[in-house]
Amino acid sequence: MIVTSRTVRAAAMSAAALFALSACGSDGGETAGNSATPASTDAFDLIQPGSVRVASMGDARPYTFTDESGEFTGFDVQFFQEVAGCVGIEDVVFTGQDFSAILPGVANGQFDVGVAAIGITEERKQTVDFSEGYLAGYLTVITPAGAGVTEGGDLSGSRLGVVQGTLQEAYALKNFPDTELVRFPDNNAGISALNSGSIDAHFADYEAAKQYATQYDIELAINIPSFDAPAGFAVAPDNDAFREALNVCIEEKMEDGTWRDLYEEWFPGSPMPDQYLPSSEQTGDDAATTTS
Ligand code: SNW
Repeated sequence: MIVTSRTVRAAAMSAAALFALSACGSDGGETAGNSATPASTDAFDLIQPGSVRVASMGDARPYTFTDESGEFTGFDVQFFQEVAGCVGIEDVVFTGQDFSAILPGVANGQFDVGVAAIGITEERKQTVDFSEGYLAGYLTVITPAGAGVTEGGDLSGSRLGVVQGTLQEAYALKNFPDTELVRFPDNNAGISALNSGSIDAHFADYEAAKQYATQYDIELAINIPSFDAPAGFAVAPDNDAFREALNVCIEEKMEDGTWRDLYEEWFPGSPMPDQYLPSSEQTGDDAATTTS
């Protein structure tokens, strides 16, 4: 058997999480008549038991966005829905926020969880807890096509858009010292500014950049690996039973191929990362971390 870091972590889950999940996959019949909430979710400290309130983003396509009918969808949204269903919660309520409002909203108890390609960092762990990571990729500098930007130094003296509170903002502050940062509440505002010429470049997540490139005459000029900060679900501190139950189900939804199917659906053509695939499909050679 191939022992992945995921299987080791899953094996180390606390008894509380395993207890909470003991009804996972059953029809909950044992608890019928006792309460409207399956016993398996009683250990979770949720704002409204049986339901999960999610802070997300309405415009971070293809990670999280609202479709024409106003429904939240995208890779992160659908993966979270799968994981929530596995832990025994079918009622998942998404609310669109500015990125910078998501972690404060989770930390102060307005939301149970934050789902928006949120990279796990030590700094963010000061205010929220995180599930295990479920997505690792690149931070991408977007320029008008033909701008000739190929490395950070080419941005000297330029105006670079970032979404406030993102890893892109932190990276640019540290690594692009001669670049003027222009902060936006969301990527759509940044891309509008890029298209109107009021900024020279915009800095977003790779898959979002790829998406904008299908609509506008822009270029993915620089891709910076962000594999040290894989996205996780942000959970309020001290909700360990819930967080650990999410972890068990993240593992389950990777092992059964759900994660792989969603990745192929939402990120077509992108290199398939090895680490989140079913163990039987892992090669030990991570395409995503070796492709630049
Ligand atoms: O760190 C990456 C991760 O490797 C993956 O590519 C998904 O995006 C990231 O989590 C970075 N995302 C940004 C952040 O966490 C912006 C998120 C957003 O705009 N919704 O700050």
